[in-house]
Amino acid sequence: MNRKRVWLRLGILLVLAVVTYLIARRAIFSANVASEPIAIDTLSAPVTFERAFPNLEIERPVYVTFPPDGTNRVAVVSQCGSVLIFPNDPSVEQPSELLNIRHKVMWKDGSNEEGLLGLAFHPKFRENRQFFLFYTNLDHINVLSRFTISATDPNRGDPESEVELFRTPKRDSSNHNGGTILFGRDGFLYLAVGDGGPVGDPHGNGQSLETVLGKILRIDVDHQNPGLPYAIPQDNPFVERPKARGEIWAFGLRNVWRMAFDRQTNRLWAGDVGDDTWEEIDLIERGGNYGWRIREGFHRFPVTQATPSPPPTPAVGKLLDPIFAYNHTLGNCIIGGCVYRGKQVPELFGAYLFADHVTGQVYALRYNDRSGKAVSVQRIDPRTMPVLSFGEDESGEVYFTTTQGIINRIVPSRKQQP
Ligand SMILES: [Ca+2]
Repeated sequence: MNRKRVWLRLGILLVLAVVTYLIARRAIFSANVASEPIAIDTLSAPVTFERAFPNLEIERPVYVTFPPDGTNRVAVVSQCGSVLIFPNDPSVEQPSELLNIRHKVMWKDGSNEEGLLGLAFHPKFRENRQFFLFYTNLDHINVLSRFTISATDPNRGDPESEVELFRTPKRDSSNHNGGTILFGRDGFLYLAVGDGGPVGDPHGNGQSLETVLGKILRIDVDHQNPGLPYAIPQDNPFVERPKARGEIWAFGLRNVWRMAFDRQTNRLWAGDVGDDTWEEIDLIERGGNYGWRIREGFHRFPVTQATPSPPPTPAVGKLLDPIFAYNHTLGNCIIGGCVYRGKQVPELFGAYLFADHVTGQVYALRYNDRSGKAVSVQRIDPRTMPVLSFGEDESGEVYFTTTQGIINRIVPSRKQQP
C-alpha cells in the first residue's frame, strides 16, 4: 500500500470521527432548553441502585408509598388491582395484601395505562385509618375512592368500605389517565388527570377550564359541598370563574403520570409525558398553565395530520416553561420521580430523581432555588431498567419499580475494590 493511500484512509477516518462526534454532541445538546441551556451530563453521579426487597416480586408495581403512622411500613400498588404492605425490611418474604379490588379494576396486559394507578394515605391516617385509591373501573372510567383499614388488623383494608368521591369523564381512548394522588401539607388531595388521549389532544382538553382532563386537581376529602361527596377549597384558582371546574389547580398538562411534593420545600414536581418530541419536568404552581397542546416542552406543538385543528388559544395566563425538557432522541416516556430527602445517599440530597421508561435510564436533576432553573442532569448509573414509578418511604429513602416486578432503592456507590 503506498503512503498516499494510507494518508487518504486516515483522512477519511478522521472526517468520519469528527462527523460522529458532532452528531453525538448534537444528540446530547438537543436536550438544551430555552435561553439557558443545560445538557444531560455524560458522566454518572456517584450513586447506584440495588434491589430493596430481594425476595419480593410484585406484578406491575406502579407506586411505592407508606402509611404516615410511624410504623415504617412500605405499601406498593399493583396495577392489576391490589395493594401490598410490608415492614420496611430487606429480608421481608411475605407481604400482606392491604386490599384486592381486581374484580373492579380494568387492567389488561398490553393496554398499560389503565388499572389501579394511585394510592394515598390520609395525613391523619393514624386517627381515621383512611386511604384513597385512583383506578380505572370496568367501564373505563377513572375513579377516586376512599377506603378504611380494619379496626383490628392494621394490614387489612376493608373492601366493603369503599366510598366513591370523584370520577373523570368517559374518554375516547384508554390512554392518558394520569394517575398520581397525593396529600399536600394543606391537607388537600391533589390528583393528576391526563388529557384523555389519544395523541395530540384532539379535543383541546389541556387548555379548557371546563373539563378536568389534562389537569392537576385539588380537592378537600374531609368536607362536602352541597351535592358533592367532597368539597372544593375556596382558594382554588378558578372557583369564581364562570363555567370553569373549581377543582382545577393547574392545567395545560398532557399526561402527568407521576408527581411528588418535595418534603422539605413543599414544591410540587411533575413529569409530563410528551407526545411528539419533548418530555418535560414542571414545577406546579397554583393556576399555572403548562402549555399543552399549544406547546410541548419549550416548543410550539406542530399541527399535524393527527391533530388537524389549529392549536387552542390559551385559556388564561401566560404559558409556564418546564424546568427541563429532553428530546425524543434521548428518551420517549418520562417517569416523574421525587426529590431525595433521605439520609443514606447524602450526595443526592435535594436532587430530583426521574427516569425514562423507554431508555430505562435513571437521572438526578439539580435545581437552583434562586434562579429557578435546572442546573445539571446526571445519570445515576449506566445500567438501564424499565422503570414504572418512583416512591419514598417514611424516612425519605427513594425507591423505583420496574416492569420485572422489582423494587430498587437508590444507594451510594460501593467503594472500589483494591
Ligand atoms: Ca408543557
